[in-house]
Amino acid sequence: MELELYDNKFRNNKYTTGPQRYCQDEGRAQNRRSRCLVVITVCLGILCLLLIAAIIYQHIMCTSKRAVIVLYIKLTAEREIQATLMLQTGSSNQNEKDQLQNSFNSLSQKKLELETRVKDLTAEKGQLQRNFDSLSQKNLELETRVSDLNAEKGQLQNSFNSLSQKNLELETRVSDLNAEKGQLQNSFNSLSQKNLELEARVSDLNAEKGQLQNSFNSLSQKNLELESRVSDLNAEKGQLQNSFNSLSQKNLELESRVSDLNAEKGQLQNSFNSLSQKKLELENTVNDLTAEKGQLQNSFNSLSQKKLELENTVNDLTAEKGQLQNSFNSLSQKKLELENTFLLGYVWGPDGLFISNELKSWSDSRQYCRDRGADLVIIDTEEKQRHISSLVKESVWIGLSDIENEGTLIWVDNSPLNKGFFVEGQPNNYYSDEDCTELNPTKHALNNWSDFQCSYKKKGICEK
Ligand SMILES: [Ca+2]
Ligand SMILES: [Ca+2]
Repeated sequence: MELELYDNKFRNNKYTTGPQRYCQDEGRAQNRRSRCLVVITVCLGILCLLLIAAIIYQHIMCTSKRAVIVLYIKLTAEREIQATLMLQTGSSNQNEKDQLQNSFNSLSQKKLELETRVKDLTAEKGQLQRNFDSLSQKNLELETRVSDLNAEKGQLQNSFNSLSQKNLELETRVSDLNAEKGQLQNSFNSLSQKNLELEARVSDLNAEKGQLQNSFNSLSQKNLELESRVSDLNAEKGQLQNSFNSLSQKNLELESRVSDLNAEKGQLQNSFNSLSQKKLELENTVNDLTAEKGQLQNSFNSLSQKKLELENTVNDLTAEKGQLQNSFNSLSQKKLELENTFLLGYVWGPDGLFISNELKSWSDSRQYCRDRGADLVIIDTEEKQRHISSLVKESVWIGLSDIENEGTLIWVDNSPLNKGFFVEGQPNNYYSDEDCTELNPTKHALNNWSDFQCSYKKKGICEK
């Protein structure tokens, strides 16, 4: 609340009283803050003193309780000692008993007093405890108050900072306004000077106005003269307007003619452009065709050259073919002659083999060979077996038999058989009289021998 009053006062007086007033208010605010700090310090000191007093009183109470308890224990011990002494001596008299009874009574009285005192002290302790609790409560309240005061202090500090900032801004604003005031004063002075100059200028213009009025009068006279001249010119203008209308009509006709001619010109221009475009396309086509013609001419020349080369090659090949054909013909002739010679017998082949030209038994066939300085063939290699199998077209005798010793095949030179080319299951000496060997070319070239009856008539392969 005080802060708001202070703020309002500041706002009401800040533009009227100036920086001195503001400094006085700031001093008052600092005094208030100092007083708040003193109050807080005093409260904290009182709180500390109360706490110390409570602690000291608590200590005194505890000490008193302990003293009472110790005294009670001592009295009880003395009473027990006295009772014990009485029991031990056994010779005490009635007086001593009475004295002891009195002492016991007085001690009991003291005990009751002490108990009463303990109760009173306990009550006082409760009262002190309640006082301590209330002081603790007040302490908490004071702490809360201190916290609130600290919060208010922070708010006051923030307000002070913002007011300081505003003060600086206002000072800057005052400086700016003073500068503007100086500029306005200068402007006012210069405007006053200009006002004087303008008044002198107005006087000059009034003089000029008189001169211009005279000139206006003379010009009005001239205007009347010019108006009569304008009337004359209007008459001439009417004549000229008629001429202009007729010329305009002709002009329109000419313009329509020009438009027609322009349209024709545009069409012709378009035709010319399309024709030019077609001409360019045709020129490009001609150039392309010329280039293709050159390429085709080159291809034609190279093909002609190749044709000549091929014709020469064909001629050479034809000549070679003729030579080869002649060679083939002569070789075919020789082959026929050799085949005929081989088939007919009598004439030795290049490999020393020939076939008999008559069907005879194995023995007669062998004799046929011997009559010609040869004998039936001995086949002792696979190559010779393949060669003979390819030459013959029918079953023939070869020079292998077991005529002399059944089961032991020997060649016509009496050499034993090392490797034969029999059909599977042969020789089997079928009917127990198969002793001579045939070669059947219709079977596999390496498995076409069989033992056969020697009386069968076959051609034989002779070898010299
Ligand atoms: Ca046999
Ligand atoms: Ca057989």
